[in-house]
Amino acid sequence: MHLKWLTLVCLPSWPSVWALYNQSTDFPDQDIDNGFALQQIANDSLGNMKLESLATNGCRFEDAQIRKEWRSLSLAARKEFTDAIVCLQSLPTNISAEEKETFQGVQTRYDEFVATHINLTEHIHVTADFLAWHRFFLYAFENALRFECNYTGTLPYWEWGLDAENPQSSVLFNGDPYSMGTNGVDMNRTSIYWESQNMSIPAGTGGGCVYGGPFSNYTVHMGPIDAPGEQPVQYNLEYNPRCLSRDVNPTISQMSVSFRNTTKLILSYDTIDWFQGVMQADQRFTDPTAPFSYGVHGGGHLTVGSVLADIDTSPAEPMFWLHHAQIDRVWTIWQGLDPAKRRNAIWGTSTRGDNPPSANMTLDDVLDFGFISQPLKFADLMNPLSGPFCYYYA
Ligand SMILES: [Cu+2]
Repeated sequence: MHLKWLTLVCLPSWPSVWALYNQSTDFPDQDIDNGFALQQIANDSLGNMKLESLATNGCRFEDAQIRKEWRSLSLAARKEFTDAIVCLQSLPTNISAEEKETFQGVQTRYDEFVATHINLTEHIHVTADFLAWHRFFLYAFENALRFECNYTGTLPYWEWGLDAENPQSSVLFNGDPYSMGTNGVDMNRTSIYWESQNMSIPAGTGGGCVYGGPFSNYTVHMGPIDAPGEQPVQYNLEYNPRCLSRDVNPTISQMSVSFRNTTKLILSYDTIDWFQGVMQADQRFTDPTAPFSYGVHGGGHLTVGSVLADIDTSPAEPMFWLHHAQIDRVWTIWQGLDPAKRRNAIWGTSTRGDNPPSANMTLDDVLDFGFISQPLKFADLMNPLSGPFCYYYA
Protein backbone atom coordinates (compact mmCIF):
# COMPACT_ATOMS: atom_id res chain seq x y z
CA MET A 1 0.00 0.00 0.00
CA HIS A 2 2.77 2.42 0.96
CA LEU A 3 4.62 1.68 -2.26
CA LYS A 4 1.61 2.67 -4.31
CA TRP A 5 1.50 6.08 -2.67
CA LEU A 6 5.19 6.62 -3.22
CA THR A 7 4.94 6.01 -6.95
CA LEU A 8 2.08 8.46 -7.22
CA VAL A 9 4.30 11.28 -5.98
CA CYS A 10 6.51 10.96 -9.05
CA LEU A 11 3.67 11.04 -11.57
CA PRO A 12 2.20 14.02 -13.45
CA SER A 13 0.31 16.28 -11.09
CA TRP A 14 -3.37 15.66 -10.43
CA PRO A 15 -4.57 19.18 -11.24
CA SER A 16 -3.56 18.83 -14.91
CA VAL A 17 -5.71 15.72 -15.15
CA TRP A 18 -8.71 17.41 -13.55
CA ALA A 19 -8.42 20.36 -15.92
CA LEU A 20 -8.75 18.04 -18.91
CA TYR A 21 -11.48 16.08 -17.22
CA ASN A 22 -13.59 19.20 -17.13
CA GLN A 23 -13.52 19.57 -20.88
CA SER A 24 -15.75 16.55 -21.20
CA THR A 25 -18.59 18.47 -19.57
CA ASP A 26 -18.96 20.20 -22.94
CA PHE A 27 -21.48 17.44 -23.53
CA PRO A 28 -24.71 17.37 -21.53
CA ASP A 29 -24.79 14.44 -19.07
CA GLN A 30 -27.58 12.86 -21.03
CA ASP A 31 -25.47 12.71 -24.21
CA ILE A 32 -22.58 11.11 -22.33
CA ASP A 33 -24.91 8.47 -20.90
CA ASN A 34 -26.78 7.58 -24.10
CA GLY A 35 -23.74 7.25 -26.35
CA PHE A 36 -24.37 10.37 -28.43
CA ALA A 37 -21.18 12.05 -27.15
CA LEU A 38 -19.08 8.98 -27.94
CA GLN A 39 -20.53 8.83 -31.44
CA GLN A 40 -19.74 12.50 -31.88
CA ILE A 41 -16.10 12.19 -30.85
CA ALA A 42 -15.73 9.01 -32.93
CA ASN A 43 -16.91 11.02 -35.96
CA ASP A 44 -14.51 13.90 -35.18
CA SER A 45 -11.66 11.44 -34.85
CA LEU A 46 -12.49 9.68 -38.10
CA GLY A 47 -12.58 13.02 -39.93
CA ASN A 48 -9.08 13.77 -38.64
CA MET A 49 -7.86 10.32 -39.69
CA LYS A 50 -9.18 10.84 -43.18
CA LEU A 51 -7.24 14.11 -43.50
CA GLU A 52 -4.16 12.56 -41.93
CA SER A 53 -4.28 9.69 -44.44
CA LEU A 54 -3.80 12.16 -47.31
CA ALA A 55 -0.44 13.17 -45.86
CA THR A 56 0.91 9.76 -44.86
CA ASN A 57 2.03 7.03 -47.21
CA GLY A 58 -0.36 4.51 -45.75
CA CYS A 59 -3.39 3.06 -47.51
CA ARG A 60 -6.05 5.13 -49.24
CA PHE A 61 -8.93 5.89 -46.91
CA GLU A 62 -11.35 4.99 -49.73
CA ASP A 63 -9.83 1.51 -49.97
CA ALA A 64 -9.91 0.75 -46.25
CA GLN A 65 -11.87 -2.12 -44.70
CA ILE A 66 -14.61 -0.98 -42.34
CA ARG A 67 -15.11 -2.70 -38.99
CA LYS A 68 -18.65 -2.42 -37.64
CA GLU A 69 -20.50 -2.93 -34.40
CA TRP A 70 -22.01 -6.43 -34.04
CA ARG A 71 -25.58 -5.13 -34.29
CA SER A 72 -24.82 -3.35 -37.58
CA LEU A 73 -24.07 -6.71 -39.22
CA SER A 74 -26.89 -8.50 -41.03
CA LEU A 75 -27.95 -11.82 -39.47
CA ALA A 76 -26.24 -13.62 -42.36
CA ALA A 77 -23.00 -11.67 -41.75
CA ARG A 78 -23.08 -12.52 -38.02
CA LYS A 79 -23.40 -16.20 -38.87
CA GLU A 80 -20.66 -15.99 -41.48
CA PHE A 81 -18.38 -14.62 -38.76
CA THR A 82 -19.13 -17.32 -36.17
CA ASP A 83 -18.97 -20.03 -38.88
CA ALA A 84 -15.47 -18.82 -39.78
CA ILE A 85 -14.42 -19.00 -36.11
CA VAL A 86 -15.80 -22.54 -35.82
CA CYS A 87 -13.84 -23.37 -38.99
CA LEU A 88 -10.58 -22.06 -37.47
CA GLN A 89 -11.34 -24.05 -34.31
CA SER A 90 -11.54 -27.21 -36.41
CA LEU A 91 -8.44 -26.73 -38.60
CA PRO A 92 -5.47 -28.78 -37.39
CA THR A 93 -2.48 -26.93 -35.99
CA ASN A 94 0.58 -26.29 -38.14
CA ILE A 95 3.09 -26.43 -35.29
CA SER A 96 5.90 -28.97 -35.41
CA ALA A 97 6.16 -32.10 -33.27
CA GLU A 98 9.05 -30.46 -31.48
CA GLU A 99 7.01 -27.33 -30.65
CA LYS A 100 4.22 -29.60 -29.50
CA GLU A 101 6.44 -30.74 -26.60
CA THR A 102 6.28 -27.24 -25.17
CA PHE A 103 2.89 -26.15 -26.52
CA GLN A 104 1.03 -29.26 -25.38
CA GLY A 105 -2.42 -27.70 -25.40
CA VAL A 106 -2.28 -26.60 -29.04
CA GLN A 107 -4.62 -28.87 -31.02
CA THR A 108 -6.04 -26.52 -33.65
CA ARG A 109 -5.08 -23.49 -35.69
CA TYR A 110 -7.29 -21.40 -33.38
CA ASP A 111 -5.27 -22.65 -30.39
CA GLU A 112 -2.12 -21.14 -31.91
CA PHE A 113 -3.62 -17.72 -31.16
CA VAL A 114 -4.49 -18.76 -27.61
CA ALA A 115 -1.05 -20.25 -26.89
CA THR A 116 0.78 -17.26 -28.37
CA HIS A 117 -1.19 -14.97 -26.07
CA ILE A 118 -0.59 -17.20 -23.03
CA ASN A 119 3.11 -17.43 -23.74
CA LEU A 120 3.55 -13.65 -24.10
CA THR A 121 1.07 -12.53 -21.42
CA GLU A 122 3.64 -10.92 -19.12
CA HIS A 123 5.02 -8.84 -22.03
CA ILE A 124 1.81 -7.58 -23.62
CA HIS A 125 -0.35 -6.41 -20.70
CA VAL A 126 0.26 -3.25 -18.67
CA THR A 127 3.26 -2.69 -20.94
CA ALA A 128 4.11 -0.03 -23.53
CA ASP A 129 3.04 -2.31 -26.36
CA PHE A 130 -0.31 -3.52 -24.94
CA LEU A 131 -2.43 -1.60 -27.45
CA ALA A 132 -0.19 -2.03 -30.50
CA TRP A 133 0.42 -5.73 -29.86
CA HIS A 134 -3.28 -6.48 -29.57
CA ARG A 135 -4.03 -4.33 -32.64
CA PHE A 136 -1.87 -6.62 -34.76
CA PHE A 137 -3.05 -9.78 -32.99
CA LEU A 138 -6.66 -8.95 -33.99
CA TYR A 139 -5.62 -8.14 -37.53
CA ALA A 140 -3.79 -11.47 -37.86
CA PHE A 141 -6.89 -13.28 -36.58
CA GLU A 142 -9.14 -11.39 -39.02
CA ASN A 143 -6.80 -12.43 -41.85
CA ALA A 144 -6.78 -16.06 -40.70
CA LEU A 145 -10.60 -16.05 -40.87
CA ARG A 146 -10.42 -14.54 -44.36
CA PHE A 147 -7.65 -16.55 -45.94
CA GLU A 148 -8.07 -19.89 -44.16
CA CYS A 149 -11.83 -19.96 -43.62
CA ASN A 150 -13.17 -17.90 -46.54
CA TYR A 151 -14.62 -15.16 -44.36
CA THR A 152 -15.64 -12.19 -46.49
CA GLY A 153 -16.41 -9.71 -43.69
CA THR A 154 -14.34 -7.72 -41.21
CA LEU A 155 -13.85 -8.12 -37.47
CA PRO A 156 -16.95 -6.83 -35.65
CA TYR A 157 -16.57 -4.85 -32.44
CA TRP A 158 -18.68 -4.85 -29.28
CA GLU A 159 -19.88 -1.42 -28.19
CA TRP A 160 -20.14 -2.27 -24.50
CA GLY A 161 -22.24 0.82 -23.80
CA LEU A 162 -25.21 -0.71 -25.62
CA ASP A 163 -25.22 -3.65 -23.18
CA ALA A 164 -23.77 -2.21 -19.98
CA GLU A 165 -27.12 -1.99 -18.16
CA ASN A 166 -28.22 -5.53 -18.91
CA PRO A 167 -25.52 -7.57 -20.66
CA GLN A 168 -27.26 -10.89 -19.95
CA SER A 169 -30.15 -9.73 -22.16
CA SER A 170 -27.90 -8.72 -25.05
CA VAL A 171 -28.64 -10.00 -28.53
CA LEU A 172 -25.01 -11.18 -28.47
CA PHE A 173 -25.93 -13.86 -25.94
CA ASN A 174 -29.47 -14.83 -26.94
CA GLY A 175 -28.17 -18.22 -28.06
CA ASP A 176 -29.76 -18.26 -31.53
CA PRO A 177 -27.66 -19.21 -34.59
CA TYR A 178 -26.97 -15.49 -35.21
CA SER A 179 -25.58 -14.82 -31.74
CA MET A 180 -22.24 -15.41 -30.02
CA GLY A 181 -23.92 -18.15 -27.97
CA THR A 182 -25.64 -18.19 -24.61
CA ASN A 183 -24.49 -17.09 -21.17
CA GLY A 184 -23.16 -19.95 -19.02
CA VAL A 185 -25.54 -22.10 -16.97
CA ASP A 186 -26.46 -20.22 -13.79
CA MET A 187 -24.37 -21.49 -10.86
CA ASN A 188 -26.17 -19.25 -8.34
CA ARG A 189 -23.00 -17.77 -6.94
CA THR A 190 -22.91 -14.43 -5.17
CA SER A 191 -19.19 -13.72 -5.10
CA ILE A 192 -16.03 -15.27 -6.47
CA TYR A 193 -12.59 -15.18 -4.91
CA TRP A 194 -9.80 -14.16 -7.27
CA GLU A 195 -6.63 -15.51 -5.82
CA SER A 196 -3.99 -13.63 -7.83
CA GLN A 197 -5.74 -10.32 -7.14
CA ASN A 198 -6.39 -11.26 -3.52
CA MET A 199 -9.98 -10.05 -3.65
CA SER A 200 -13.55 -11.20 -4.11
CA ILE A 201 -15.52 -9.96 -7.07
CA PRO A 202 -19.31 -9.96 -7.43
CA ALA A 203 -20.50 -13.07 -9.30
CA GLY A 204 -22.38 -12.79 -12.58
CA THR A 205 -25.58 -14.44 -13.79
CA GLY A 206 -24.01 -17.66 -15.15
CA GLY A 207 -20.72 -19.35 -14.33
CA GLY A 208 -21.28 -22.73 -16.02
CA CYS A 209 -20.96 -24.00 -19.57
CA VAL A 210 -22.36 -22.18 -22.62
CA TYR A 211 -25.31 -24.40 -23.65
CA GLY A 212 -26.63 -22.95 -26.90
CA GLY A 213 -25.57 -21.20 -30.09
CA PRO A 214 -22.51 -21.50 -32.34
CA PHE A 215 -19.96 -22.43 -29.66
CA SER A 216 -21.89 -24.94 -27.53
CA ASN A 217 -19.82 -27.83 -28.99
CA TYR A 218 -16.52 -25.98 -28.78
CA THR A 219 -13.84 -27.33 -26.45
CA VAL A 220 -11.37 -24.95 -24.82
CA HIS A 221 -7.99 -26.72 -24.74
CA MET A 222 -5.88 -24.66 -22.33
CA GLY A 223 -6.12 -22.85 -19.00
CA PRO A 224 -7.46 -21.80 -16.58
CA ILE A 225 -4.38 -19.81 -15.59
CA ASP A 226 -5.45 -16.68 -13.77
CA ALA A 227 -9.24 -16.72 -13.61
CA PRO A 228 -11.54 -15.70 -10.73
CA GLY A 229 -12.73 -18.72 -8.77
CA GLU A 230 -10.70 -21.28 -10.71
CA GLN A 231 -7.86 -23.58 -9.76
CA PRO A 232 -5.01 -22.88 -12.22
CA VAL A 233 -3.44 -25.64 -14.32
CA GLN A 234 0.04 -26.77 -13.29
CA TYR A 235 1.73 -25.78 -16.52
CA ASN A 236 0.52 -22.76 -18.52
CA LEU A 237 0.50 -24.53 -21.89
CA GLU A 238 -0.83 -27.89 -20.76
CA TYR A 239 -3.68 -29.70 -22.51
CA ASN A 240 -6.80 -29.34 -20.38
CA PRO A 241 -9.98 -29.84 -22.44
CA ARG A 242 -13.07 -28.20 -20.94
CA CYS A 243 -16.25 -26.42 -21.95
CA LEU A 244 -16.50 -22.74 -22.82
CA SER A 245 -17.91 -21.14 -19.67
CA ARG A 246 -19.39 -17.66 -19.17
CA ASP A 247 -20.60 -15.62 -16.25
CA VAL A 248 -22.21 -12.54 -17.77
CA ASN A 249 -21.98 -9.86 -15.12
CA PRO A 250 -24.24 -6.78 -14.94
CA THR A 251 -22.71 -5.54 -11.66
CA ILE A 252 -19.32 -5.14 -13.31
CA SER A 253 -20.58 -3.86 -16.68
CA GLN A 254 -22.66 -1.14 -15.03
CA MET A 255 -19.66 0.21 -13.14
CA SER A 256 -16.99 -0.32 -15.82
CA VAL A 257 -18.11 -0.24 -19.44
CA SER A 258 -20.99 2.20 -19.72
CA PHE A 259 -20.95 4.88 -22.41
CA ARG A 260 -19.96 7.25 -19.59
CA ASN A 261 -16.92 5.13 -18.65
CA THR A 262 -15.67 4.99 -22.24
CA THR A 263 -16.42 8.62 -23.10
CA LYS A 264 -14.75 9.92 -19.93
CA LEU A 265 -11.70 7.75 -20.57
CA ILE A 266 -11.24 9.18 -24.06
CA LEU A 267 -11.86 12.79 -23.07
CA SER A 268 -10.10 12.92 -19.70
CA TYR A 269 -6.54 12.02 -20.55
CA ASP A 270 -4.28 13.79 -23.00
CA THR A 271 -1.20 11.60 -22.59
CA ILE A 272 -0.81 7.91 -23.39
CA ASP A 273 0.54 6.94 -19.94
CA TRP A 274 -2.72 8.00 -18.27
CA PHE A 275 -5.00 6.90 -21.09
CA GLN A 276 -3.67 3.34 -21.22
CA GLY A 277 -3.10 3.24 -17.45
CA VAL A 278 -6.69 4.09 -16.55
CA MET A 279 -8.00 1.85 -19.34
CA GLN A 280 -6.22 -1.12 -17.74
CA ALA A 281 -6.64 -0.08 -14.09
CA ASP A 282 -2.84 0.04 -13.83
CA GLN A 283 -2.19 0.65 -10.13
CA ARG A 284 0.36 3.32 -11.03
CA PHE A 285 -2.49 5.39 -12.50
CA THR A 286 -5.38 5.04 -10.15
CA ASP A 287 -7.06 7.99 -8.55
CA PRO A 288 -6.87 7.34 -4.79
CA THR A 289 -10.06 9.33 -4.26
CA ALA A 290 -12.14 7.62 -6.96
CA PRO A 291 -14.19 4.46 -6.43
CA PHE A 292 -12.53 1.15 -7.28
CA SER A 293 -12.31 0.55 -11.01
CA TYR A 294 -11.55 -2.38 -13.30
CA GLY A 295 -11.00 -0.04 -16.24
CA VAL A 296 -12.85 -0.59 -19.52
CA HIS A 297 -10.32 -3.27 -20.50
CA GLY A 298 -10.70 -5.44 -17.40
CA GLY A 299 -14.35 -4.42 -17.18
CA GLY A 300 -15.16 -5.94 -20.58
CA HIS A 301 -13.22 -9.10 -19.75
CA LEU A 302 -15.11 -9.49 -16.47
CA THR A 303 -18.48 -8.61 -18.01
CA VAL A 304 -18.37 -11.88 -19.96
CA GLY A 305 -16.46 -13.57 -17.13
CA SER A 306 -15.07 -17.11 -16.78
CA VAL A 307 -12.78 -17.83 -19.77
CA LEU A 308 -12.78 -14.17 -20.88
CA ALA A 309 -11.86 -13.15 -17.31
CA ASP A 310 -8.73 -15.28 -17.47
CA ILE A 311 -6.16 -12.77 -18.73
CA ASP A 312 -3.81 -15.38 -20.21
CA THR A 313 -6.34 -17.76 -21.80
CA SER A 314 -8.95 -15.15 -22.80
CA PRO A 315 -8.53 -15.47 -26.62
CA ALA A 316 -9.97 -19.00 -26.22
CA GLU A 317 -13.34 -17.19 -25.71
CA PRO A 318 -14.62 -15.98 -29.11
CA MET A 319 -15.95 -12.82 -27.41
CA PHE A 320 -12.28 -11.84 -26.98
CA TRP A 321 -12.13 -10.60 -30.58
CA LEU A 322 -15.20 -8.37 -30.27
CA HIS A 323 -14.10 -6.97 -26.91
CA HIS A 324 -10.56 -6.24 -28.07
CA ALA A 325 -11.79 -4.73 -31.34
CA GLN A 326 -13.65 -2.22 -29.13
CA ILE A 327 -10.44 -1.65 -27.11
CA ASP A 328 -8.63 -1.00 -30.41
CA ARG A 329 -11.47 1.28 -31.51
CA VAL A 330 -11.28 3.30 -28.29
CA TRP A 331 -7.50 3.74 -28.79
CA THR A 332 -8.09 4.63 -32.46
CA ILE A 333 -10.66 7.29 -31.50
CA TRP A 334 -8.31 8.73 -28.85
CA GLN A 335 -5.37 8.83 -31.28
CA GLY A 336 -7.47 10.43 -34.01
CA LEU A 337 -8.64 13.28 -31.80
CA ASP A 338 -5.10 14.71 -31.87
CA PRO A 339 -3.04 12.72 -34.37
CA ALA A 340 -0.10 15.13 -34.40
CA LYS A 341 0.50 14.49 -30.73
CA ARG A 342 -0.96 11.03 -30.18
CA ARG A 343 -0.29 8.98 -33.31
CA ASN A 344 3.13 7.79 -32.15
CA ALA A 345 2.72 8.25 -28.40
CA ILE A 346 3.92 5.32 -26.29
CA TRP A 347 4.88 4.97 -22.65
CA GLY A 348 6.18 2.17 -20.47
CA THR A 349 8.38 -0.88 -20.42
CA SER A 350 8.11 -4.45 -21.69
CA THR A 351 7.14 -6.14 -18.42
CA ARG A 352 3.68 -6.21 -16.83
CA GLY A 353 3.37 -3.15 -14.60
CA ASP A 354 7.18 -2.89 -14.93
CA ASN A 355 7.50 -5.90 -12.65
CA PRO A 356 10.26 -7.04 -12.83
CA PRO A 357 11.66 -3.68 -13.95
CA SER A 358 12.73 -3.48 -17.61
CA ALA A 359 13.89 -0.82 -20.06
CA ASN A 360 11.48 1.71 -21.56
CA MET A 361 10.30 0.54 -24.94
CA THR A 362 10.86 2.60 -28.07
CA LEU A 363 9.15 2.58 -31.47
CA ASP A 364 12.27 0.91 -32.89
CA ASP A 365 11.64 -2.17 -30.76
CA VAL A 366 10.56 -5.33 -32.51
CA LEU A 367 7.50 -7.14 -31.16
CA ASP A 368 7.24 -10.93 -30.90
CA PHE A 369 4.09 -12.59 -32.26
CA GLY A 370 4.92 -16.23 -31.56
CA PHE A 371 3.11 -18.56 -33.99
CA ILE A 372 1.08 -15.74 -35.46
CA SER A 373 3.58 -13.70 -37.44
CA GLN A 374 7.19 -12.76 -38.00
CA PRO A 375 8.31 -10.17 -35.43
CA LEU A 376 7.15 -6.67 -36.36
CA LYS A 377 8.42 -3.19 -35.69
CA PHE A 378 6.48 -1.34 -32.99
CA ALA A 379 6.45 1.86 -35.12
CA ASP A 380 4.52 0.10 -37.90
CA LEU A 381 1.57 -0.76 -35.64
CA MET A 382 0.49 2.71 -34.55
CA ASN A 383 -1.95 3.61 -37.33
CA PRO A 384 -4.88 1.46 -38.56
CA LEU A 385 -4.47 3.16 -41.96
CA SER A 386 -0.74 2.50 -42.29
CA GLY A 387 1.91 -0.21 -41.96
CA PRO A 388 0.31 -3.65 -42.43
CA PHE A 389 -3.17 -2.22 -41.74
CA CYS A 390 -5.89 -0.64 -43.82
CA TYR A 391 -9.07 -0.36 -41.80
CA TYR A 392 -11.14 1.99 -39.70
CA TYR A 393 -14.12 1.74 -37.38
CA ALA A 394 -17.56 2.97 -38.39
CU1 LIG B 1 -4.43 -9.70 -24.07
